[in-house]
Amino acid sequence: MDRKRALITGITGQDGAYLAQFLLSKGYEVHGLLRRSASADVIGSRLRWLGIADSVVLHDGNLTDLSGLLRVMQEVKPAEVYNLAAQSFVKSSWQQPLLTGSVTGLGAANMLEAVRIACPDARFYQASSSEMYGLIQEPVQSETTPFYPRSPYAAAKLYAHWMTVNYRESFGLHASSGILFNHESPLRGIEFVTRKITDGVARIKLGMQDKLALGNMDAKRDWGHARDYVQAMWLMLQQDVPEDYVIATGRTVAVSEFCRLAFEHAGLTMEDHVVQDERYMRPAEVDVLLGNPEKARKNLGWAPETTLEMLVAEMVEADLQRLRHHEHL
Ligand code: NAP
Ligand code: G4F
Repeated sequence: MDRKRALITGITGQDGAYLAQFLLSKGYEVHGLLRRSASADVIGSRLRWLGIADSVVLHDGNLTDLSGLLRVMQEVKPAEVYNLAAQSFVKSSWQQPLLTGSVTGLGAANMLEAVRIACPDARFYQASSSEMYGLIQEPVQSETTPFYPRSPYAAAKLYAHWMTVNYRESFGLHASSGILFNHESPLRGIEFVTRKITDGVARIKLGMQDKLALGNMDAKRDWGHARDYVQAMWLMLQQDVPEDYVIATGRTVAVSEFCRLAFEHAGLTMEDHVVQDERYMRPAEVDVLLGNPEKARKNLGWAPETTLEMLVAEMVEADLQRLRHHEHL
């Protein structure tokens, strides 16, 4: 029997790599979109870290190029499409607002068009974000909470989110959005605060640096593990009826608390090493995010398996190991 085929955009990112690993374990033939880079050594480093680089099929393409997306869609003919590609770093979105709009916003519309034209029976997942809640309108955010985006990134994601709803309602696509709250892992990009902290802690522990400079330590996030969250993406596409789901842990902590846990895991004291640096502050902040994953629990049978303490420990240990072995990610 033919293996079920999935196409993942953003396969070289954190979630794409974990999702590819998960789908391979389910017996899927996994295809991914790869944007051309002159730095060949960084391409696929996460897929290599998970040991699956040779198990996936990569296709040259870019979210901003609809003609290329149509070609890939026609070649692969996927049963499931996961649109994870984006300019995903919120802070950069103020420096590159139009690029962020093109990739994170219009890029999703390009994907929806490619599916509608070339593969209308494929099931489609859009990577929506809790960042869309921004200046929160309810203390705990669910699928019915109004959005209030606070960054060019969030505004672009909101456009992509509503386009997904629109294509579902207008063209009958099996299109679902996962409104995912922050999720981290050893594969998290080094510029995001959790990985910056665990990498910093590991460097301090190994005597490679002494200080860690951070921005707003009072911001609170609902942090989960990417490995748990990609399973929710898949579950959404297994439902008869496409819908939107909040994926979160239901617990929120401040950046300072994440930091304290990471330093403590390494036997260090945060106050001895952390300094505040204005350069890491944002023009507008999302002060607190806290999700209610009840709908996902009820309809998908999904619940997070990794606690914050387990996540912090795994990330610090991975960074210690990488630095000891002179590996980079
Ligand atoms: P990530 O690690 O930053 O990965 C982003 C991926 O998008 C990379 O594979 C990147 O390729 C690719 N990409 C960027 N621009 C592209 C373009 N123009 N054409 C094709 N590919 C492009 O992000 P992530 O943490 O895995 O997140 C996955 C998705 O979920 C993103 O859409 C993100 O916005 C969203 N999201 C993430 C979180 C979270 O907490 N992680 C929460 C909610 C939503 P390169 O490797 O070449 O850079
Ligand atoms: O780790 P962050 O950069 O993640 P942020 O902005 O919450 O966005 C992430 O989660 C979103 C889901 O809600 C995704 F959609 C998005 O793609 C991305 O994955 O920052 C978290 C918090 C912020 O409040 C920031 O101001 O940490 C604060 N922070 C404090 N010091 C810092 C730093 N953030 C970074 N990146 N670097 C710092 O030094």
